[in-house]
Amino acid sequence: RGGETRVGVERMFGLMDRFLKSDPSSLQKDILDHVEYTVARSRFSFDDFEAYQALAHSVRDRLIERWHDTQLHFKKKDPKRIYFLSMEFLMGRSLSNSAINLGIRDQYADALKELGFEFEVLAEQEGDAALGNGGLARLSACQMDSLATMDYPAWGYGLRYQYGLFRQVILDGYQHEQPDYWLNFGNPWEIERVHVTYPVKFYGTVEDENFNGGKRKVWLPGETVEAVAYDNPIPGHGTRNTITLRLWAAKPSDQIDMESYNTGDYINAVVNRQRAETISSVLYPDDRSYQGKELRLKQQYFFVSASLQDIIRRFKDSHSNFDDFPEKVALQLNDTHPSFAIAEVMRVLVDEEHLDWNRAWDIVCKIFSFTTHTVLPEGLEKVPVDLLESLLPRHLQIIYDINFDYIEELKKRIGLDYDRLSRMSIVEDGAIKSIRMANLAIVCSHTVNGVSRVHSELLKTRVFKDFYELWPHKFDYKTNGVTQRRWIVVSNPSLSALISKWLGTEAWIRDVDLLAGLQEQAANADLHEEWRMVRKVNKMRLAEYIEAMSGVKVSVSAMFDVQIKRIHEYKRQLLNVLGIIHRYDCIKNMEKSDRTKVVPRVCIIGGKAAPGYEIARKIIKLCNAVAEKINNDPDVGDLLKLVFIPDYNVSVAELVIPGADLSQHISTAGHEASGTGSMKFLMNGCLLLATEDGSTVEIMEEIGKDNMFLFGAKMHEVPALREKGPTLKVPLQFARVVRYVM
Ligand code: GPQ
Repeated sequence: RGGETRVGVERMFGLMDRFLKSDPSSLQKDILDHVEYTVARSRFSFDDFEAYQALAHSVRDRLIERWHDTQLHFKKKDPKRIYFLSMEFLMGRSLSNSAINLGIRDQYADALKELGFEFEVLAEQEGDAALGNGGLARLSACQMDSLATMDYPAWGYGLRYQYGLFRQVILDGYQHEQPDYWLNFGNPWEIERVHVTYPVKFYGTVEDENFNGGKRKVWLPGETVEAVAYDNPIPGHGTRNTITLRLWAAKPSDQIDMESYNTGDYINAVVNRQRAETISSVLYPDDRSYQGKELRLKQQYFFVSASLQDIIRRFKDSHSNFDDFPEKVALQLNDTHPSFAIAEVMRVLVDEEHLDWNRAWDIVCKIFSFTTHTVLPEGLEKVPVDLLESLLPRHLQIIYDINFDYIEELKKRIGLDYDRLSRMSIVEDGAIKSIRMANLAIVCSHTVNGVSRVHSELLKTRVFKDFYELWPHKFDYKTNGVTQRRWIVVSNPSLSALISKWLGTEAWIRDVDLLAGLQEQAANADLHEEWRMVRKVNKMRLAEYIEAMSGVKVSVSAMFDVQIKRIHEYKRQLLNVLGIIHRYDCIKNMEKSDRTKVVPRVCIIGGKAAPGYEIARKIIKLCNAVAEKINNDPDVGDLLKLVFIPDYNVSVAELVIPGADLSQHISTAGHEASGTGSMKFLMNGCLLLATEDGSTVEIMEEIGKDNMFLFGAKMHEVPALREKGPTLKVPLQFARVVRYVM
């Protein structure tokens, strides 16, 4: 470097206070500066939302400091990096979580108080980032928090949808969907990286080209779309490690499509280019139903291609060839949604980096691992070959080539068992020829992860039996977890304080196993009393919310019985409602004197139905119809209430879970791959009513059968029951309602 530059650097360091300060008056100054210069409001006149924006920017500044240091640190160390590829992340709100993980939430609260604001009130101003559907997407968010906290050099990659999961509005008992344009008021938690962009290509043809005396394939794409990076810093707790969730947005490419310009229709050419943005515009609201839509495929390839260009660019920054690629790069596929990554890595290595096919294949087999989240074979993604051929012609060839080599190898291993060969093939022949994405992922991954022990057993014995017999070493599981930072510290601060007080340490916030230390105090009456008080206050908060949202007044001395999750037949919200009908019927038919023995109960149900899932929509209507009947019966009064909480999302969960006494996880055994809601309730001291399914089986072993309410058929009993058909009798007065709604 020349002398001039060095002087410049020294001058810069001289001007820079190494880190932003976090004493009350520095924080106050920061917030007010952001009110004036970022939000552009007078520091003497701003409302709660503007105060939230300024506060968020002040926290963001501190995040950015750590984030820069983290990137620098890992760039220097060049460790093996974990790349977590997921179509969905359900992050919810960021303010409290970030301030807590940075360790400065209380300082902010004090600083704000003097300015006349309350931290919690401002936190309520933030909307949810709902870039996902349900459990799978929230798991991704919890994982990012844990990776950051545990000091991993990890990156999350996904899509920056302009419209997140729809907002649910209930009108006349029916679900209506409203678009969630969550970026309307800006998003302080992301950093737009206008210089981190990559071209992503679609369509076109594949031609043969002469190369080194032989032939090679060249893809001549027909459309180019630009991917722009938006970085979301994810801070760990009790560490400076702050990792990146990089989400891609689609923008029209600068590369001019000469054809459209030649037509002379300038306006149309510009309008057509603008269409590129639709790729990242909206999240598909279906939880596990695959419709073979072109836009969905475009989304999948778009985020995979941009992410891989980014990952390979980072690798090449410090490596001159691909020898060390498997030692430096681990790619985790979150379900099959990102599995085009496999064909894309092959394409880049062979077509662009000119590695020979076998060497590229060897690398691919070492870098991918695959997590599957489903139990049902019909839930597995299939991509119609016709669609793929037009959208990604070169990738289709590569998948065919992978399949050819693999089937040849397979024949050597298992012989000419054509049934089995056709079941195991990546390509499915039939009326609609298609690519089985799960088979592609299994063949090319070194590890196939289940999400609970039972799930893993089902994968080995049913869903992927053929593959397990061939490659038993590939099959593994990691039972899902949830982060206690979000689900206790952020959502239940009073319980968090109580736990720290009784454990005499806050170390459990980083190491959840330490919660077991509370067992020593299990019989302590003072602890019980304090815990009850915490629950009571949380129930009061929830009761206020229920009244505001549904107009129903509920008694906080009643038992709050909660089932919140996506609406699915297998999750059996219908069974819950039928149970409530039965309870109502029993109360009505009881002698008045016996009613004193009934434990008053508020049943709370919440969740969204995929817009095209008719039965799920009707379950919502049924729930509201039954609620209408019960809640307006003065004869039953506080003995029984039913509330459907609209627009269930991460923030609603944070409010409901700490106030629940009993929670329901009653999927038909053998259907819930894991389930994570139960863990959130459990860590808040809520009782579980559950079937032996997914992770419940392990929870049962951990806490003991006596500490939960288990019921229902076991997995092995389900097939016979199905055979027998329904035996349930619905009370007459409700039979009409059920029939009418369903
Ligand atoms: N899960 Cl296949 C989803 O939320 N969406 C999906 O499309 C699929 C699975 C859930 C699954 O139902 C739960 O049992 C798991 O706990 C969760 O993924 C995370 O693994």
